[in-house]
Amino acid sequence: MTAIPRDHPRYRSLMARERLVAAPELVAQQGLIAHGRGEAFDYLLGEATCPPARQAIAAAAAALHRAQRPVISVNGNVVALAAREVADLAAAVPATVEVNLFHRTPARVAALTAALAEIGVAALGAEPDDCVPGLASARGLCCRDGIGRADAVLVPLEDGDRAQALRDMGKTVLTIDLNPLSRTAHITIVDELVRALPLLTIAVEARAKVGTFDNAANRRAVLAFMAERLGTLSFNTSRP
Ligand code: PTJ
Repeated sequence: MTAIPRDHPRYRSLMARERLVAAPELVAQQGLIAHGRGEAFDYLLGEATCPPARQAIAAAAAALHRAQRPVISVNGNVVALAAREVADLAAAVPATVEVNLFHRTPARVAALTAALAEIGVAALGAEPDDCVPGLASARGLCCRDGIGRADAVLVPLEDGDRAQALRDMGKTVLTIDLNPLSRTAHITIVDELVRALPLLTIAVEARAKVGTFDNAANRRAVLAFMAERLGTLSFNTSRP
């Protein structure tokens, strides 16, 4: 890993890149591209959790709390960046963790379940015995005791097809995705994964009651937040 000086203004961002690049056994090469897309959106958000994301986090916590069989679905990026945060959330809910990959290989599934086992999480996913109807990709492979029977599934880094297929199965779908244009989930937390997961764990532990939540309105509020921020920046940027 490249040594990143702690006082570098972009230390956290650069360290996230280093963690992904340093774990090719966990992270698909395509995951690096997906991360770059996330970084671009995060830049527009000011790399901070915006107020609408906090509302979505509260609603997601309530949904996880209400669920009878909640599952956290993880992929390569999620484990490489936030295995510990996933473990904390899974313990707080409590929820089952399942490895579910788009670029699925037995070696990656084994490496991801081993990485989670090292921090005490017995993740499902290595021996799929069920499928998500209508999903042709490898993400359709799942475990009956995990995603198969789940009533609520948290899918960080949303894949629209999968979110829709899970909805079609009658499950409540929650996502954490920096792309505010993703719109398939019931609750979309538009925030960076490593920032959002601890806030979600705190909200789950607080067991706060939440009123009705309108996901479309929330995403509009995120877009308005970004637009206002860009407007302010364009006004403040000195012109030559
Ligand atoms: O590990 P695999 O094989 O399951 O593959 C994982 C990837 C990420 C390659 C796969 O799921 C994929 O192609 O994802 P997409 O469709 O590119 O979507 C990734 C989304 O996650 C994009 O909308 C990004 O903006 C968003 N994103 C990337 N990094 C983060 C993020 N959202 C929150 N936190 C991040 N750190």
